[in-house]
Amino acid sequence: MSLRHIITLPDPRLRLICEPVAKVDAAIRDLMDDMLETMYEAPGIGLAAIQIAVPKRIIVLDTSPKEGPPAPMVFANPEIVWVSPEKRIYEEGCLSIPDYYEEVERPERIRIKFLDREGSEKELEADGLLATCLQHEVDHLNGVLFIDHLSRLKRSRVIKKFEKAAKMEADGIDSDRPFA
Ligand code: GNR
Ligand code: NI
Repeated sequence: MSLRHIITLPDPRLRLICEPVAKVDAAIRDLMDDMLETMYEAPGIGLAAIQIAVPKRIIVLDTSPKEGPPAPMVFANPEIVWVSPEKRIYEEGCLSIPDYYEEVERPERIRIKFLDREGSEKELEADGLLATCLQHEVDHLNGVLFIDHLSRLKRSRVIKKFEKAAKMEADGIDSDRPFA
């Protein structure tokens, strides 16, 4: 197992359409383990492979309460096959858009089809936080970020902020010490 680097906005790889997994083999299971380790360390409640710069359709998550035992979940080639007409609003964040949080409206319940850690085809109905997080992660596989669900004004503000920070970094300016 190893910790991987999480890429952030404005990295263009976050906009890639990720490739399906042909077979859940030992290498894919190793990748899933690295993703879980990286997610727990961050810490986050979900992670898509593209966030560690691997453009494959793999996601991991753990939406269990912090007090209880961990409940890691892994999904290869997840496909949303049904969404409820009822919606829910939840304040989302993203490890690839650090320190930015905004409310997003999404379907309250979903059904997804996926391959599990053994490569068996499974279906799962999810609601609440799990449904929200699954939709956030499946979006990543299609190059979609939670800010794409916000108004153009909010989205362009966030993107500009991260573009500016990346440029300052490239120019060797430390934004934590603006007058140094
Ligand atoms: O850690 C995360 N928290 C979170 C909160 C609300 C909705 C979605 C998420 S997922 C996020 C981790 C992440 O960026 N996954 O892609
Ligand atoms: Ni995210």
